[in-house]
Amino acid sequence: METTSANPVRRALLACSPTVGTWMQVGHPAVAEVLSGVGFDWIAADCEHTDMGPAEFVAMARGMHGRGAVPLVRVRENDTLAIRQMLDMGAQGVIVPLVNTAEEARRAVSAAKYPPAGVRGFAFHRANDWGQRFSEYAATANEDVAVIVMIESRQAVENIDQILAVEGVDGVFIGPYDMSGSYGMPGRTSDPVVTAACQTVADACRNAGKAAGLHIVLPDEQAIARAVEKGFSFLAVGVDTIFLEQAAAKSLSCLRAALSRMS
Ligand code: 3PY
Ligand code: MG
Repeated sequence: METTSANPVRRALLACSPTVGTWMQVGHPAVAEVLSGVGFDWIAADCEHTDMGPAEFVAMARGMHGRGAVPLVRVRENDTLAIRQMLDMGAQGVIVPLVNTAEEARRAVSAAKYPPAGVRGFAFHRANDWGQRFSEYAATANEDVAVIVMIESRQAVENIDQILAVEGVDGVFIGPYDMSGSYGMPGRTSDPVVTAACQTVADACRNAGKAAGLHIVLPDEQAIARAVEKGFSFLAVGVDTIFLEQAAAKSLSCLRAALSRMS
């Protein structure tokens, strides 16, 4: 799809070309500084499963400033004000959890778009430099803001073609843990039932010409290779807390092993 979007993540979504992001659950700007320094294309603040809210997101976005990563938010829920507030605070895209039907997808898109395409309210806010760029932002926001809906239930998989057909859905993003829970096997994200559901979503995206996304929550080499082979292009690897835990556990076990060899 042709676009004049200034948002590189939205341009990549519309072209189904790969971007790699990560996930922040610790609402401290130092984490954003470190992760954006690593070179991710985008970083999403997780406001669904954490205590992160607008203030923590703004601190995070300021930490990322100038380092090239695009700030996204996984909003608390598919709610007009939750979406509006994060866009007003400067998110360049929203990832909307638990979207199960085309109607819910339309609601998410509508919340993210200014009239006449949607119901986003106009105001002075951080995203338009507190009104200093009001006209410019109002004219370009609908093209620049990315809307990604999360597919994380059996119902959403059953409705995937209708969800993908909703105008303004730039791509979908699978939450493997909710997906596994919805199939009655919470946490068993590699079970063939769950991976088949994920493949159904990836295939439907390919047919519809829309970007397929996946959160590789535990990013080992095999999981990363599998995601790329299956055709996912909007890829999140890890979570800040998991990076911390994995690196800490690895260093600790390495040091304990060295000490035990000395004794
Ligand atoms: C899930 O696995 O359900 C997620 O939402 C991951 O981001
Ligand atoms: Mg989820």
